[in-house]
Amino acid sequence: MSGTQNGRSPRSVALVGPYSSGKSSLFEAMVEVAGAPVKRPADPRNRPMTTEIRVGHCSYLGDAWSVLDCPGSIEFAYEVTSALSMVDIAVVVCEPLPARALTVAPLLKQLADLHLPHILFINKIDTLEGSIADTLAALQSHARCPLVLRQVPIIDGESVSGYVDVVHERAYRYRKGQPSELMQIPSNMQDEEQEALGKLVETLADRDDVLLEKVLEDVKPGTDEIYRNLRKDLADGAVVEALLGSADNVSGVRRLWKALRHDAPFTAETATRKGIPTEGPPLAQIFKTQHAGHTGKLSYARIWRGTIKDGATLGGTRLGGIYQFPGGDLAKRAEAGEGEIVAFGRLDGVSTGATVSPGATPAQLPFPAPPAAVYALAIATTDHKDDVKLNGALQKIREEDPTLTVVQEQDTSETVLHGQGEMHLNATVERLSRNYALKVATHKPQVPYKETIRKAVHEHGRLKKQSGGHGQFADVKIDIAPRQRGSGFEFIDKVVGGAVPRNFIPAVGEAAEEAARKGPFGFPVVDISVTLVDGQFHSVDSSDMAFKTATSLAMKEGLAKADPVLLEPIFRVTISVPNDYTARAQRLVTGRRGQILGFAEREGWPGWDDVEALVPEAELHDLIIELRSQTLGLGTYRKQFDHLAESRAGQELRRGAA
Ligand SMILES: Nc1nc2c(ncn2[C@@H]2O[C@H](COP(=O)(O)OP(=O)(O)O)[C@@H](O)[C@H]2O)c(=O)[nH]1
Ligand SMILES: [Mg+2]
Repeated sequence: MSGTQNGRSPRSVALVGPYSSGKSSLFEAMVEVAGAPVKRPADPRNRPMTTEIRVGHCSYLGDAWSVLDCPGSIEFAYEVTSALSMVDIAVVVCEPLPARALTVAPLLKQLADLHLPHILFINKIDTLEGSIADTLAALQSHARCPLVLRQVPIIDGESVSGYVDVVHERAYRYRKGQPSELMQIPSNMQDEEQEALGKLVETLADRDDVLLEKVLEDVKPGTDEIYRNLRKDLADGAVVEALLGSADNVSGVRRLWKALRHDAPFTAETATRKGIPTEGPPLAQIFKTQHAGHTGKLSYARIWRGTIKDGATLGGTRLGGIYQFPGGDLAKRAEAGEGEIVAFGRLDGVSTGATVSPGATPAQLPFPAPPAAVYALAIATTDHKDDVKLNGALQKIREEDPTLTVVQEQDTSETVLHGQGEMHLNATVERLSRNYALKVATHKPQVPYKETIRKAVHEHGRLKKQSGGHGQFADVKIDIAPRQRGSGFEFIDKVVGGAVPRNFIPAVGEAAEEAARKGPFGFPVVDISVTLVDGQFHSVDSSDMAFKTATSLAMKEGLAKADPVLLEPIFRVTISVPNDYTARAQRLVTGRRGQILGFAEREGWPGWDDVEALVPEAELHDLIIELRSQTLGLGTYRKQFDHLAESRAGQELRRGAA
């Protein structure tokens, strides 16, 4: 399929919206209506969750399109953010349920912030109960600009049988899987249709004086005039049009295609919106990386300018294939032209977000940063022989998924995956098994507790062994004392008169520090000083080893007597929720030994609050899971290490150990 069949540059549309609103169903319906084959799930009523962008290519009425089906779950939201930074227009797929409108709010905000033109597709219209005006009003309360209804549903008894096109003032009857059929506007709908048209024109007149004059003089504007204004206002992000349909029944899909065809900006317009110069050498940007079996690494890219040929040098690497995905299958192309979305083959060394140009290193275009992690799981191979392989696999997965981070914890010797939630990390583990044949077990990561002491002690350590030839001898007297929180470990030498010879003193310091790595509770001891005050030696039997052993003995005894206490990491947490849920977020914090510091309006998010709190790390592990389950999946949080606090849990541990 060539990019341009009619001289117009190919465009791209991203299908976004809350989980299960019907994006994947709509993707399949759109691609199919555009006459291209499409892969459907084995059981369409039991669809697998979308976790990655799926790209489809098709052409509708002579215009070439890339359609991007995006995940709906918040845990895969970075895929959405990446897609939105590439496309000309977005379709927000939602359900005709006023109560669900809140779940669309973050997306509407994101689109408005990006100035990305978007259309609302109110899907599942076959399930409409009550009036569409209620859904629109609920959505409007979360939108920054006016939402205008382009279609009014025709309700026949219990079900929606068709729609009236508000601009054309024509009625259509839905026919399952086929184009809708023209019909008379039902007489009882004339008023509703006129009202919708009136609202649409008035909204557009707010930004157009000629139209405004007509409204004031009660002159009916022409269809072309309405369309022209609609396209302009949509492109300016001043209005959002709402269409209706049913992806499952393939109703309203052609109407959606026509709206996209008419209103979606072209590549040059999108480039201008994004501040990308339209003149210059060919330019493309990578927005997704995939390691696909036989093709190797694939780098999905949007071509912002010019034509890129296979074999070109991009990012210092020779391009090894240009692919598109007709019918979900990989098809090779000789070149890719302006506006297209393609996958580049084997661009090793080029990562997601990179801007590339043949034979050159262009200025890098901005690309969204991945969100911070909110959930962590420790993983371990079931067979330790796989450890090296695991590291390699994780490195590749990290390349595909910038929202995943892998940390090798020093204190606990755990490999910890940090990501966006339970589903995200489970999907990662599943990927390790499917793509790399790696079996790993997961567990809750250990909390990196620390310990310290509350009392200064003086301790004596002595090693004296006589075994055959020459023996071992060392004697140390140390003071162990608490230091200020955060000041770390300190070794001080106060030996006078050579009671311990100079050359053995470093060994004493090392052994003291070494012993502090594991205190009475089994965790690293922080914020103490160890002072060597006195000792004895033997001219033959003393050695570094002997002094280390004597010091270790003294440390072990001394720390246990120095009123040790467990230190628990405390994080400063900011929970963001729609303000209907503020009280719940606060209860969540207090139920987790948290201390609320206050709450305030979330900046730039009308109707949302930020709850600030101090929460022990031990309570953060599944916070995101409970937060989401209590807030329609909308709540998020960010965290930052704040301090180490003495923990009562330490007393319990101590009693248990005693
Ligand atoms: N009644 C009805 N169900 C639909 C419609 N479109 C999709 N669905 C169903 O909604 C569920 C979720 O669809 P899916 O396309 O996977 O949603 P996604 O999560 O947004 O991709 C599936 O069971 C679909 O069959 C529709 O127009 N009407
Ligand atoms: Mg989906």
